[in-house]
Amino acid sequence: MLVLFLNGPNLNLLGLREPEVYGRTTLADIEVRVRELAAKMGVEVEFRQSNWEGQLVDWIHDARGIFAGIVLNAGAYTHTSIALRDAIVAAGVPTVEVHLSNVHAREEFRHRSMIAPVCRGVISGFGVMSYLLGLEAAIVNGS
Ligand code: CA2
Repeated sequence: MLVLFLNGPNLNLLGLREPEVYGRTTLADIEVRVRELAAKMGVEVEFRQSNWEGQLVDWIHDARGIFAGIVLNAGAYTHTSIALRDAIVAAGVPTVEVHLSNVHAREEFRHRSMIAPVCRGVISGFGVMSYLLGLEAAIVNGS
């Protein structure tokens, strides 16, 4: 089983800028943790990041028929992107929305997600653990 992890804008700067807000863990550190868990679970993962909305849309489209699930941290596009929402619906690949921070404990504009209604579920606020829980959630069958 293959699970695709997609990371959106600015997440390439994790651990490198504003550590007081986002901590010192880098996206590469998160990938290591995800791969460790995936190996234990016997799941294969692909881990990608882009600052470009259209690139994320393309990757979601291309996941159809290849990946069993997507774990998506769309970053700020979460709150703005109808394109990502439409791509998730069009691809039909079960998608789990994840966030490092608890978006509901932050600014009002982060409380709304354009993609949550078309995702299987949302995991927010657990740091690296959000990604690990996301992996578990992505391979759960049924509703
Ligand atoms: O909590 C999350 O995972 C977010 O998706 C992170 C996004 C934010 O826009 C979402 O509302 C919640 C921001 C990622 C930005 O990461 C940075 C890392 C270092 C320095 C600046 C930004």
